[in-house]
Amino acid sequence: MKPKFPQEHFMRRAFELALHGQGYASPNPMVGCVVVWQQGLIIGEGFHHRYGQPHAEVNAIHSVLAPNAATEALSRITGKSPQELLRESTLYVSLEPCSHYGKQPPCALKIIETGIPRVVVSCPDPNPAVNGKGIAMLREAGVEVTEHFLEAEGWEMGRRFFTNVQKKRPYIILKWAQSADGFIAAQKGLRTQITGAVLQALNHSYRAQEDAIMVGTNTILADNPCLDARMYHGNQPLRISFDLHGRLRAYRQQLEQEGAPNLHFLDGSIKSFLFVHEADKEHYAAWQTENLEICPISVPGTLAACMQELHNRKIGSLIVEGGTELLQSFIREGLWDEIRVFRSCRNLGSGYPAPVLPAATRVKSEEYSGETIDIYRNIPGNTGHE
Ligand code: AOF
Ligand code: ZN
Repeated sequence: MKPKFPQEHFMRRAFELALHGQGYASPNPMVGCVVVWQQGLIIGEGFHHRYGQPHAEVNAIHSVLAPNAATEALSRITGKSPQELLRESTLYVSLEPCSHYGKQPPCALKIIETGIPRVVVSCPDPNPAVNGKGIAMLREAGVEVTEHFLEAEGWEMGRRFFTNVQKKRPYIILKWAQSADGFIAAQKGLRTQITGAVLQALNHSYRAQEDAIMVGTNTILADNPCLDARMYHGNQPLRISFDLHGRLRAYRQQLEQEGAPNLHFLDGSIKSFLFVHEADKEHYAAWQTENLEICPISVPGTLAACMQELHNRKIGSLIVEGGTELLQSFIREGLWDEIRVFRSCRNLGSGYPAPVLPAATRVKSEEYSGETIDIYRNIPGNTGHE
C-alpha cells in the first residue's frame, strides 16, 4: 500500500538537522532538509551550517550527488543515476526555500533545476526578500508544494530568526538563579553561588546556543564574571555590559593603581561590547581593542535603543544573566521572549531578592539533582502565571 504523504517523521528529522546549526547559523535561521526517495527512503540530508555558507536544501541535494555508498547502492539496485533518483523524490525543508540572491543563490531555483517534483515546507520565510516568493517560484515551475506542515514545531525551532525579522531586535532570554526562598544573592553586591555544578554546566551549554550574553554593571563589579562557556563545547557568545555612570572606569583605575589584574570583562580575552554614555565616550578611547568595542549610546538607560543597536549589528539572540535590576528593566519594558529560572532547593534566609516573574506561560520544567529549571514564554494574551 502506498504510504501516506507527507510524513511527520521526515520533517522532524529536518528540524533535528537544523539544530546542528545552533550557535553558528545566526543571524540566519537554522534550517534542516531531507530528500526522500519514492515511498519513503531518505537519500539526502543537509542543514545550514554557518552564516554566509550554503543553505540546507543545497547541502541536502549535494549529499545525494556527492559520491557516497548509500546512493551508489541504490543506483546499482534501481539502475537509476543520482540525478534520476532526485527527480523521483520529495524534499522536506523546515523553512520556505529562498528566492533571492543573498550571500547564496536561490534554493528554489536549485530545486527546480534539479527536477525535484515535490516539496514539503514547515514555515514560510518572513524575510521580505522571500516571504512567499520561494513557494510561488516553485509552483510556477510545476513543483507540487505542501505548506505549513508541522508549522508550530517549525516556528519553535526557528523562533530566534522569526523574532529578529518580526520584532527587529534580538531574541531575548532572561536567566537567573534563585534560592528556594526567592533570593538571587546573600546580599546586594555579594557573589553567591545559588545552584550546583550540574546547572552551571547546563548554563554554559545555554550560553553556547546564543549570540550574546549580557550582564549589568553591578554584576561585573560584584562577581567579576568570565561569561564564557568553558564547561561546554561550542560557540562563545559575545559579552555585553554597560558603564553608563563611569563606575567600571573608576574601578579599573583603582585596580591599575593597586597593580591588581583587570576585570575579566575588560581583559580582551573574549569579544566584548560595552555600552557607554555618549557624553563620556572620549574617556574610553584607550579601552577600545580588537576584542573590546565601546558603543556610545545617546539615550542612556533605554534598553530598546541598545536592542536596536544589537539588531543593526546582526546579534540574533541574547541571554541576560543579571542582576535583578537589569532583568527587571527588561521585564518592565516587555523586552523578553523567554525566561529561564534556575531554582535551588536551599533557603538563604535573607538576601537580595530575585526579579518578579511577569505574567508568563511555563512551557517546561526540568529537574536535575534536586534543582529545577523552569522555562517561561512571553505568549501574547496571557495574563496570569502559568
Ligand atoms: C533557505 N535555506 O538554509 C536558509 C535560508 O545571504 P543568504 O543568501 O545566506 O540568505 C539568507 C536568507 O535566506 C535568510 O535571511 C533567510 O531569509 C534565508 N535563509 N533559506 O532557503 C536555508 N538559511
Ligand atoms: Zn536558500
